[in-house]
Parts: sequence; structure tokens; C-alpha cells
Amino acid sequence: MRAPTHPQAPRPASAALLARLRPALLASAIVACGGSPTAAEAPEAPTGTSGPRLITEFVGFVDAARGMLVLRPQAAAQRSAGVIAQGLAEVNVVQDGVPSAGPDNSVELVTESTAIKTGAQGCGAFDAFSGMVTLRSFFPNSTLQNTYIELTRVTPIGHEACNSSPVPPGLEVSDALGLFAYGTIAAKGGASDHATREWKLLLPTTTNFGFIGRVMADVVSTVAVPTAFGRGADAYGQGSVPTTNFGASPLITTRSTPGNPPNNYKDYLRFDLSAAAAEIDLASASAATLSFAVTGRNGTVTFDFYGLPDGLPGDAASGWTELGLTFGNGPGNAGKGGADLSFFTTAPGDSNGNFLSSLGQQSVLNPAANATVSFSSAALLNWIKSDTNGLVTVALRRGDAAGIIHLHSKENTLGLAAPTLTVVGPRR
Ligand SMILES: [Ca+2]
Ligand SMILES: [Ca+2]
Repeated sequence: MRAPTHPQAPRPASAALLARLRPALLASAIVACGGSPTAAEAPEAPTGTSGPRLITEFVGFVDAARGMLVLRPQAAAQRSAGVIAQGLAEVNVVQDGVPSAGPDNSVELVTESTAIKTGAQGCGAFDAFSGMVTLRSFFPNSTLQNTYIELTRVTPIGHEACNSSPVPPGLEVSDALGLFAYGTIAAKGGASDHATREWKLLLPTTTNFGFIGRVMADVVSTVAVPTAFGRGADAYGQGSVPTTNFGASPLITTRSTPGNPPNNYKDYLRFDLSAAAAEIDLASASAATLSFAVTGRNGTVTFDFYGLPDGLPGDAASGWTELGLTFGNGPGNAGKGGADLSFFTTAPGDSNGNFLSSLGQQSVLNPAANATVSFSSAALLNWIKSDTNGLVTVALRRGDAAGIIHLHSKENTLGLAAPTLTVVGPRR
């Protein structure tokens, strides 16, 4: 059989159908449980490896004769066990002709069009009720990753999807009734903040039917923390004046001169991760990047990066101060501080019980004036993940002996970004 495509189901009729069908659907869904054990089990929170997931439930109704696919949020009192919004807003489902609007940190489902498909375009021996369904994100600062929509109950049975996506490894979902992969959906407002997939549901008869489904996604946020935020700080020390502080300087000098310690410089950047830790699960962070703007220089410039291990005295809020740090008292001195002009130590410890852990190095060729240098490493990421007090201190130095290059500090007056630590991780 063939039926015309319906670009948009009429809203009043949809609402009326919803009201009429919901009690019957819910009653019959319970009956259907016995014959469909896989689908009957209450969905449980998937145990993905990347932290909290958005899980939210919806109900759907199909009136094939009218070409209607109606999608609505599941009422809170009727959600399956384990289906929660993870502290996030409940799914906002619309089919009212006004897409692209919704509260922050929610998603919407929109039926773009429907059709009845037959033959090779259908479900093999049966016709298919086809719905083009858009999932749109209203998360302003987060990406939805590994996004799936799974049908968990279909009533009456016999209307399961015939074009399900494969079950991904490591995710507790089933393709028995319907599984649609929506991939990665960008943050709200961009061209990629939504995705559309076709749902092809078996249509052995044109009897009305309904289903329950859930939307699942890893909600991944990116948080950029400059040294200018909160208890952040940036400062450096100069070997020739080991008791002089340069915390207010708009430039942070780096230079290494083997054999001439007075010409060495030590640089310290502290980042206040308290807001980032509130936004994302730092322990499950997936990426960390340190970036800063530099003055220009010809040739290759190499920076050595170190992290002050969490919990050492220098890591405390009182560990070092922006206007008190000097070459001689910076945490992780190679010697015992004071007049010792050696560089950093990675073995315990200096006179204050501090030492540093190597995070790696980064080389850049011919950096232009005000260019941004970015550094990432597994050691940097693991060090961020180990933080427990919301404060991290990066120590750095120039790793080659080829003169001076500066970082632009948070006090720079050029309008350049302060040194920044950017962390990506699952949203709390
Ligand atoms: Ca500063
Ligand atoms: Ca710390």
C-alpha cells in the first residue's frame, strides 16, 4: 500500500490521539512484557566508561492511516526504573511546528515527515511506517557523544524497527525493537546541533501502535580555565635576582643557559579548577591542553613542562603566591631553595617538601609574535585527573639554550588570552 508523505502532523489531532492512546498503551505494555523479555526489562543506566550519561525516556504513537508519528516525554511518575535525567533537564519533545527552541541542557525529538514504504523500500515482506526523526541538542556548552535512541517497548508487538543500527560494544542497549545511532551532536546553536535518522517500523497492519524509547548520550563539556580565574596565578623567577618577584609582569620570561645559572628563568602557572570540577568529572577527563601566547622568535623553541603533584605543600592555596614567588623559593627547586640557582627537581624534595613531575615538552618552529603555543600529553591529562583540591601548578622552563622567549601573562595589556588550561570531560 502507499500513503502520502505527511510533512507535519496536525497538532490538535496529535494531542487528541495522544490523550486517547496513552492509557491503552501503558496497560498493554504491561501485558506485552511477558512475551518480550528483552524489551520488558526496565532499562538500566548504561555502564559506559566515560562517566555520566544523559538518559531520558519518551513515548511514541503511530497512526499510520493518518501518517502521524507523535513523540512525547515520558511522565516522571511513569519512567522505567533506572531511567533518570542524571540531574539534567528532562527531554523536551515537540511536534508542534516550532523546533529549534527549548530550555538549556535538554534535547528535543521532532518528527520531520512520515511515509508508508513498500517493497524494497519497506521492511522486506511487510510495509514500513517510516518516520524521519530529528534529535536536537539544547546543551549550550556540551557535545553529545555516542548518542543513541533505543525503543524499549513496542505495543502491540510486531511493529519493531527493521533498520536498527548495530549494537555498539560496551553499551548496554538492544537492537531487538529499534536502535538508532545519532552519533555526535554539537553544542546548541551550531549547524551540527541536530541529527536526523529514519525509523522504519514494521507495518503488518495499519492498526495504531505505540512504543516507549529512551535517548542516551555522553554529555561532554569543555572548560577553559585561565590563570586569571579565581585563585589562578602566573609568575616567574630570574636566577640573577633569586629573591625578586615578577608576578605582576605582563611578560613571563623563559630562558635556559647551561653553565650560567644566573641567566636561567623558572616560570609558574597556577590554575583554579574549582569551577571546572563543578562542571565536569575531572577524574574522568578525556583531554587536557595547556596554551599560552608567546612573543615571537626565529628558530625552534622548546618548552619543558612540569606538574606540582597534588597534595604537596606548594599545591595548597597558601603554597605560593603570585607576588611572593621568586627563583629561590618556587616549589620544586633542584637544590634547597634560597641562593641555589639550579633548576627544577623531580625527586623529593626541596626545603619545603616539594618536587615536580615531568609532563613532557613541546617544540614550536619560528613562533610568530603573539602566537599561541599548545601542549598536551598523557602525563598532563593524568596529572589533571589526579587533582583533589581544585588547584594545579604547572612549572615550565625553556628546554633549549637559544635565548629568551616570553609568555604573555594574565597581566598583559595586549588583549591576549591569559595562559589557559582547557579540560574536556563528562558533564556532572
Ligand atoms: Ca602574573
Ligand atoms: Ca592540586
